Amino acid sequence: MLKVYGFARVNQGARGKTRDLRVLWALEEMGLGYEIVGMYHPNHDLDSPAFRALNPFGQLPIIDDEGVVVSESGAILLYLARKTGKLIPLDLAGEAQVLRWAFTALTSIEVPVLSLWFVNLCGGKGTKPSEALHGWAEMRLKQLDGWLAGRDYIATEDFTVADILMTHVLDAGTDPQMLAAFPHLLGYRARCTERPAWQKTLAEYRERVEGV
Ligand SMILES: N[C@@H](CCC(=O)N[C@@H](CS)C(=O)NCC(=O)O)C(=O)O
Repeated sequence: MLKVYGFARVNQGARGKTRDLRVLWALEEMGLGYEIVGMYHPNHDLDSPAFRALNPFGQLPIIDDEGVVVSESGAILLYLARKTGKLIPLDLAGEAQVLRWAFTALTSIEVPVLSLWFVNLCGGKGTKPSEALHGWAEMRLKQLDGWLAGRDYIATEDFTVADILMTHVLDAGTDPQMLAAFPHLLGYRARCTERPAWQKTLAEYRERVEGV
């Protein structure tokens, strides 16, 4: 059976933000069975030689699908979409739109918002680098807001794995105060997070990881 390596416990501040949720959400949408291999970060489970042999970066999520080991949340979602034929169009042109917007979520959007979060976390708030990152992130969010005007989903007319990646980047990785200025982003995020598969995934995750 497909194994998903995910967090066994997550501290309060990070709950809902960990990237294993992207994989669990996709699996729920696809109706694919799996088992969770729970990893406990404080126990250094991610540092063990056995885990590092699967992912040299010692990070989650990864999957092991009967010996096919895939790390990187974006790569995992695209693999699962190709495997099931779900949450991705089957034609080349449609697939290209999903690839395009999956990469956009993980590069053009996640890089500036995550860098801003990290610099501020490290005490950089109010500094020039922080202000520059804020401007970069805000510019990308504004451009994305424009793209989403009149669209339900990011890549195609239907919900795809690119929406899971983009929604999680916006929902978990982006300063809520920055999002408040962008009505199309807020509507899009609400449309995606209201999906029953996400609600179920989040509820089950919370029940599992709230042990700290
Ligand atoms: N680019 C990777 C990032 C993975 C990542 O940052 N994972 C975090 C949890 S969300 C992690 O495992 N952190 C533990 C660590 O780095 O020690 C992906 O999208 O899968």
